[in-house]
Amino acid sequence: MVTDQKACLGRDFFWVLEEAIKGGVDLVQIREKELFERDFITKAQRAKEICAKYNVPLIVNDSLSVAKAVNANGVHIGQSDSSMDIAKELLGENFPVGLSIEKLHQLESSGASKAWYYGVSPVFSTPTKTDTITEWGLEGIQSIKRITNKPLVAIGNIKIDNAKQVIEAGADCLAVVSAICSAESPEEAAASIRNEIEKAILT
Ligand code: TZP
Ligand code: MG
Repeated sequence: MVTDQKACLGRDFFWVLEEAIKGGVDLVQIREKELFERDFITKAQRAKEICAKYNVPLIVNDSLSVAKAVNANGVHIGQSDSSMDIAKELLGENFPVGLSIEKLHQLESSGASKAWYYGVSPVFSTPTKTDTITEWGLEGIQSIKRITNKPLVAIGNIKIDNAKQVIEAGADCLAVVSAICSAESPEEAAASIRNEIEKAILT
């Protein structure tokens, strides 16, 4: 899952996070757009403690300094964030860095080959993030899959109804925001999505 404070609909952020993990979320990216660095670090530290309790890795979105401060398990960068080279310089050559791919040619950029995984962004357009370019669709996942062997993390309007199709199209991981964070029961929502993933893998 990818966190979003607003998508938690006024409920306690850490409650939503822990419920989601109890439901089966096995990788968390903390994404904060409105916090000062110091507050982001404090929040990420607590999120990391909750994740660690369940052996779930925590990836920090965008901020190399926050990723470093909390000794995160990875950092995720978008096309308009820091470059791969700066990330590697600050965090070390072996630090896991994920990269969002919004257009096919970005797979050929100098930093792309150093990414641990690619974020296919967005698979479907979404009200959660409106400044996006391509809507990859299921065909987009298939075309990226043909070009690279790196793990593909699909993001953008992924929910119970389409989770199975997205995995069948070639995604290795689903990054879900509102379908979990805004669900009445984040635990049940995560469990249902996980169930769809398992169905896709088994059939
Ligand atoms: N990057 C591409 S789409 C997106 C991000 C952060 C938001 C996805 O949110 P949701 O609610 O799962 O559609
Ligand atoms: Mg970004």
